[in-house]
Amino acid sequence: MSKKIVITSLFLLSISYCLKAQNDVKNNFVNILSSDTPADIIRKAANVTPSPRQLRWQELELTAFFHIGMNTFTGREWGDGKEDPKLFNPTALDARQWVRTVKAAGFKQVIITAKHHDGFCLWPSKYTEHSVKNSPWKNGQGDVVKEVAAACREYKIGFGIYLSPWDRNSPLYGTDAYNDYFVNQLTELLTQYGRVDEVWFDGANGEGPNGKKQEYDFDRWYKVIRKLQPSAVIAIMGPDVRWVGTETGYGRETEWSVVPANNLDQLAVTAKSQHDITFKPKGDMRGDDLGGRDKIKNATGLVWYPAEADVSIRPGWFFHAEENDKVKSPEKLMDIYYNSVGRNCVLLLNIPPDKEGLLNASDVKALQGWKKLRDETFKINQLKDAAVECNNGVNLKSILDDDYNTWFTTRNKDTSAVITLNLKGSKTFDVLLLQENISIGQRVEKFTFEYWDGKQWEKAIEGTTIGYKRLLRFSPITANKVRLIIQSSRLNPTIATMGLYKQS
Ligand code: FUL
Repeated sequence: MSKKIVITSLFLLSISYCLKAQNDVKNNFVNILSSDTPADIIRKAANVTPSPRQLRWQELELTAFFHIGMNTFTGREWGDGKEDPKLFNPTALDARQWVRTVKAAGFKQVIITAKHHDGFCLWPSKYTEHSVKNSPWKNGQGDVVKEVAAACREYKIGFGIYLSPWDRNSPLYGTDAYNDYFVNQLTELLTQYGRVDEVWFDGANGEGPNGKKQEYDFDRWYKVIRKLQPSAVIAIMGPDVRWVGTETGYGRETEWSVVPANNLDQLAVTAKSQHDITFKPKGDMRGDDLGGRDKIKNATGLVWYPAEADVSIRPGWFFHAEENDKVKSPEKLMDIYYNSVGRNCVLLLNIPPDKEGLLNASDVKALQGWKKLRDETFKINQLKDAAVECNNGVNLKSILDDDYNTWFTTRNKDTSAVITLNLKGSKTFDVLLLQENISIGQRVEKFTFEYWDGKQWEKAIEGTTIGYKRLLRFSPITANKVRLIIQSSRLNPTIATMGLYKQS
């Protein structure tokens, strides 16, 4: 064989290998071709998976927001940017107390409002005078962002920043120069405080001090974040995490993490993966179902874009003493938990520090009470040691091994299954927990959970999507045999975890 032929065949071999590898690659974005049949589209949707940063974020389940700033001292929710920096004086500020408290309550990451709409910076930015450096707090030597980042490192939890694009103080707002100003601030935040895990961009876009509105240069901002903090998710006005659509903390019954890319203003249609590309959301984020068969059938692309449910523990986002008796109760927080984390969302709960710079006793008490309720409810899985049966299933025991990374699935191409569990004696329960292994994709579309009443099977509850976590409550049931019927799934279903609990 001549040298030329050898080189050509090696070249062809490597091309076919690359093509195969590309087809097999798991992506958080897929194009839909005009030649794709409805069945092709469903199969493609079933194979879209989270990027590593999205998977890490989803597994957090609980993240905490800390809204503190000028509004804490003026009693407002939205400052107008004319506030005097001298008003900012949280004399006993202790970020370690904030982080310690939320960590004890089960939170895995926090987000600090580095700059809210009033433009006041909680760090001594060198690009504006409107910051902590001109406040009496620590004689202008303080840096709230630094203290929060250090506390997160000390207590080993994630750290994120909220940087409001809308700035009612900056004279540059409404001009091209504002995008440079914003990039400079972003760069300070992403280079001076160690690792950043989440960057949260609010959608609000009002007028600046000169009455002008700003064209935000999102694409440029995203590039800066990807370059400086590649493992950070960009949330809300960003490509990695979607706003659930309300500020109540209640997600939807049917929550698909894979949604049509048509709703996204992006350059991605030709890109293979969202790892390196970016887009900002547009269109409907509030419908009852954003990713069902009806929604994806005309999609031009599909993207992994999971939901975050944000809500404040108080009526307002900032601390107001007159709301101390309106802090959400442990029971209300529990209901929010079932309807956010239990509906395939990450919950972002805001606990605003008070004027002294501490989490207020009423909020701390509510968090502790809520944690106690969760601990008591989820202490004993009534399925423990149950015998698992399923005609067409593999890895049956992995649904009970407390390991998210092992999972049950079906043989062949079966998209339905009946998993029967014979319990260790008669048990009483009123909460069902299910988890799909989302690193394989989100697939289950319809399921029913039944119990044996001694004579026949009775329905306890039914549902549509599962996703990373699904929690469903029902009236207490006592039984020694139960079954999960997966009626419909986009491809072989995966069940990583199944649990039955009794609410305390
Ligand atoms: C909203 C803001 O306008 C609120 O003040 C708050 O920061 C919330 C989390 O997002 O859009």
